[in-house]
Amino acid sequence: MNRQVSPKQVALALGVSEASVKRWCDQGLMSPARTAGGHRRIAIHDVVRFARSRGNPLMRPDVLGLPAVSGGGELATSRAVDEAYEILKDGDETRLLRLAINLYLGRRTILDIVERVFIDAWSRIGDGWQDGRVEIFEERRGVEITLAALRDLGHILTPPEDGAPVAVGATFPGDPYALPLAMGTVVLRESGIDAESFGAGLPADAIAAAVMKRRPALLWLSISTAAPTLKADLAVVMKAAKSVGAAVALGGRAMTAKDAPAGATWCATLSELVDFGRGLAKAPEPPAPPAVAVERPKRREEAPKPRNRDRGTPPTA
Ligand code: B12
Repeated sequence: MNRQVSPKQVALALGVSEASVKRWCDQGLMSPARTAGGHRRIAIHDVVRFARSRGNPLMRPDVLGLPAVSGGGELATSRAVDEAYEILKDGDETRLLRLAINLYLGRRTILDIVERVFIDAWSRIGDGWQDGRVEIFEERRGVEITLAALRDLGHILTPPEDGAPVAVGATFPGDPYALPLAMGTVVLRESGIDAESFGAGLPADAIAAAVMKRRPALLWLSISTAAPTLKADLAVVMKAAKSVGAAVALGGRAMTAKDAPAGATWCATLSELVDFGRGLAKAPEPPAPPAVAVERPKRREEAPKPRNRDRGTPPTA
């Protein structure tokens, strides 16, 4: 999404005059596009970036299509976790996004919000499920609203620059855990990496095909459930990654450093993933890799007879 608004709308959102907004545009503090008629149009993420960098509150976030914020960006981490836990249990998507935007405008990074607030709140949900304080439906609904809030947060981030390194993420079949993927995607994007997730439960040959097509600088795999086929699946994707010169990062609760195959980097946390991605972004372009034959999944018309492709595990196991 690259939604744009007029200087008048920006002025309303920030509670300043339209003339100030136009002046900031002319000073290069905002980067408007121009309509065919020559009018300025400012991307939402540019307005949020500007407000955040100046510590300006958003007086009318609704004008930008964002939920009402309440200040409180300086909320202590422990209170933010308490609040996130309650919101997840209540299933209130708007409040979750509002909490995250508040914290973000209070100059927290998305990485910090995800790692220190969302993940801890989720850990509490897990404990609550275990001891019966959280119903299964509450947990599932919480997943849905977290995925939606993370997607919306992604929209207020400055998009990666042209030519930014591409990172792709997925989980293998039998691994329904979509939250680490969505969280990883948004924190990598925040660090300027053009990250995308192919979702949970993707067969290894489908991941390999995606790697061949997207030619990412980084393939990251979240392994929260170790299927018996893990070693073989990893071998398939490692081969594809090697053939396009992609680095491979592995992480997740079902993986340890010693399980990582040679050539892959194991990261314990999303911070480590971001650091690893940043390192790749700075590295000089690798020389074009030699062509290596990689087994690709047969296209439907190449198959001797129609078959059901394994489309992976649906996200709810
Ligand atoms: C949501 C959830 C589910 C959802 C997932 C839905 C979805 N679409 O994502 C569903 C309902 C499917 C589910 C199912 C089950 N779950 Co569950 N689940 C959770 C919960 C509450 C949150 C998990 C989560 O995504 N957290 C957010 C992620 C980001 O955090 P994380 O997993 O801790 O990851 C950290 C690192 O590993 C790292 N990381 C993760 N991936 C990657 C990847 C890379 C590349 C890198 C660098 C880092 C990295 O990032 C995080 C830290 O920075 C946890 C509780 C908890 N403590 O987390 C339980 C939990 C994991 N589940 C648990 C259980 C028991 C189950 C079930 C067996 C329940 C059942 N009887 O059916 C099934 C198993 C399903 C399966 N096939 O494996 C237990 C596991 C206990 C154990 N010791 O193994 C937990 C801990 C709950 C508990 N307290 O008992 N679950």
